[in-house]
Amino acid sequence: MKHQEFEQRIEKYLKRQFGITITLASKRQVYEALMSTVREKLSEKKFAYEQELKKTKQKRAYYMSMEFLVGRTLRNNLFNLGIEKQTKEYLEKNNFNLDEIYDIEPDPGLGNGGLGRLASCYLDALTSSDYPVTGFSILYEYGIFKQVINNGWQQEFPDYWLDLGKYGLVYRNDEEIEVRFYGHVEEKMTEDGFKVEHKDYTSIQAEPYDLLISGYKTKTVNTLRLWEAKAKTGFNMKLFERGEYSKSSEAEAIASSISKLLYPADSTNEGKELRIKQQYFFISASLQQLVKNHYNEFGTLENLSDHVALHINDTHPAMGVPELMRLLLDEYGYSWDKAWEITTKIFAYTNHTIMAEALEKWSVDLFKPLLPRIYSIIEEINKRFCQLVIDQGKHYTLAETAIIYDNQIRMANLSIVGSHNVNGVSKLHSDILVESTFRAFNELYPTKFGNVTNGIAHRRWLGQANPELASYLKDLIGDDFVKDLSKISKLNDYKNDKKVVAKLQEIKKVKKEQLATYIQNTTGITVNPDSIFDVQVKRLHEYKRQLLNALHIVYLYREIKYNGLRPVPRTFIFAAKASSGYQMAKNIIKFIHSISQMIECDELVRDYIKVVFLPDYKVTLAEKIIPAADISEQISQAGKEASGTGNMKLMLNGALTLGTLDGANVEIHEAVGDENIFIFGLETPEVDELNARGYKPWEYYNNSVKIKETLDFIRTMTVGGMNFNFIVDYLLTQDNYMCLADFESYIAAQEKVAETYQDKEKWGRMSLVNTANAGIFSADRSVEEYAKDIWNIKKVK
Ligand code: 26Q
Repeated sequence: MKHQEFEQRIEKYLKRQFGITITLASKRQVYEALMSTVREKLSEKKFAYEQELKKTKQKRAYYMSMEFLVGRTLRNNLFNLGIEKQTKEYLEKNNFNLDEIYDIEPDPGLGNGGLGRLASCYLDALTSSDYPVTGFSILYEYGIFKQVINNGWQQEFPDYWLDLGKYGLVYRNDEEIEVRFYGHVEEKMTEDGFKVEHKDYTSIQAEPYDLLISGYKTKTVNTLRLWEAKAKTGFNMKLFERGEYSKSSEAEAIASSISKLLYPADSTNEGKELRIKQQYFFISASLQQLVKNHYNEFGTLENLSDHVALHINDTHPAMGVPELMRLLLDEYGYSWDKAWEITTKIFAYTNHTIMAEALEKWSVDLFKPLLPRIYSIIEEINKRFCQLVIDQGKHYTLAETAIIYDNQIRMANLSIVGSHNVNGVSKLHSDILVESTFRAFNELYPTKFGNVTNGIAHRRWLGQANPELASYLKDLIGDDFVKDLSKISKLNDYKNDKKVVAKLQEIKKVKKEQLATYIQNTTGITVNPDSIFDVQVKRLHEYKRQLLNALHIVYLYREIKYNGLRPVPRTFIFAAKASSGYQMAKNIIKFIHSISQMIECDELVRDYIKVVFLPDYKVTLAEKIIPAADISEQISQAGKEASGTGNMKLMLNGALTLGTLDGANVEIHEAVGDENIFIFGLETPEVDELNARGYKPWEYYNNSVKIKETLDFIRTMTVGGMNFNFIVDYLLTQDNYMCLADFESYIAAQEKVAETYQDKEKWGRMSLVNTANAGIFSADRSVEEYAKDIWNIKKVK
């Protein structure tokens, strides 16, 4: 589309919708016109792409995920359509600032953290690489809560995003679907054989809203389909007349709750009934629609696996396995064996967590009444699977591998049995899966397990979040890294070029100044852009060890105040949401704020260190913080962080990793070499050994002066009338992630960071090497592996 035509469409929209010209329009009206015009443009492109797909009849992948953290869409779409620059100029001519228009768009919080953002990075990358893929999820009315900090404590507020967010969505009322809950199952022999009937069920209507996903400079447009739950028949008049008042509005009550909100937890197996409903709701709607479309096109489901690959993003969509079985068995009359063959060829499963306590389990008592037919299918899958284990002479593995055990349904086991491929998200994580978490399954199915190391949408995380750096790199090494990030390695040729290193540092400074302004405006804290920006941004979790970071800050405070230390100035930047019911996580947020306050009150210390906690971490905030970081804190206990993806975004933007050998840090270490990263702490086997021996935090306390002095000092702290004995008690009695075991080694690594920073040129070179070697962490590389090795899909241009 010529840009002139785009401008005409915007003006036409303003005229039609508001009877106004662009010179008189408000920012809000211009926002709506831009969003709607882009959506219209993408719809047209999608139509053309669909035509092409119909012709070629090629296999497509469907990415099922309870979460997609899409981030703002407008800038992404203008960037991908290649019209950002012209749009900016056009708006400027009319006295609008495009950045201010971008700021109107809500950042849809349809996810918790890494897993949700990964899903969106993959949709973006797949689309830019011309793979035909659809995402399926839920249209949560309220995304993850808005975090407000009040006196250091986290408070949660509802995040209603649709008001301004709806302009990006296309409502497809032609593709509504019914989903059934409760009731009972009747089995009978008929002339046509064995039949199963689901009776007295409650119907919920699934209404589809599509978010169109643009690719970078390509004709491909894919879809993220978000289902909204509505009562099918509304109020049931018959039941009402019979006096069954509460039952009469049951469907309405269920429906309105299902797509109401995202569970604000990022690792829990708490078996809440509403969550099962959400899972089944979106899975059933998605699969019914997909199977129906396939049948309409081909008149059979025999060849379903030649045309469809279904991906389950963690176990949350695992009910897809029994649901597809149900459709094949009950609705289309396939035999069990045939249906099972089709199903297991279609599904693949990615695991995102190693911690046993985080694996999803559902109580049979909760599950069975809600989804009676799905339950009976899971029972049959389990029966046949257990038989297979016994036939292989491996009775001993049953307790580990059975799908139903101890009156619980184990969704990871169901996912593994029902999929032809299972993968972890980094080399280390995938190794741990086959060596420990799923060891027994790996013995049963040695060819099922693999690895795909995570990746990030570099066009968003470099191209859009850091246009200053992207534009300089284009001038220096050419622009082919935008399409193919491996080309960024050309930057390595300049690592000894002082001018280039200095220029990169200038850009870093610009990003730090921008962030400093934001920090000033949101927290009132003045920070020094020449200080080290030391960043830890991610969900708040004990295993991620924000507390270890905080301990180091307290250690520095003491050293400055009482031991004459005059360190290189540092700004410690945190951002993190805690799950609403996770008290320890909330306590850590309070502790960080209290340290910040204590420092701000100290005339001496505050000249050297500052602590900033930026509230309401989300994609949009990440885009501001990450380009400004000098240090990327990736300090989880080894063996606990499946991969991490923030680590990749920070590396790409030239931050140096300070981390344990955990998740993808291991691969970052490989990529940059020992001399361009700060590694510390126990490694996974050492953590395992220590656990086996028994971790005794008191021993660390008694044997280390630094630990002792730091913890004793925390006992003396009072900030705003509060004391922090509970932090010390926690570290000495409850800390499963062994902060004290890594404390000394962390402090030493931090000292090395400070020392290195003083050699500006060396630091600059290290930073350059990090950016230059981030190519393998592009999501383009990851999705290529999924497409080729797991889904077997081809590009359609
Ligand atoms: C489960 C049951 C009930 C309620 C919530 C949940 C739930 C929700 C979200 C459990 C887990 C999650 C999210 C997990 C997650 O984000 N994992 C991260 O995935 C990233 C992408 O692979 C990795 O990089 C991170 O290491 C991993 O922690």
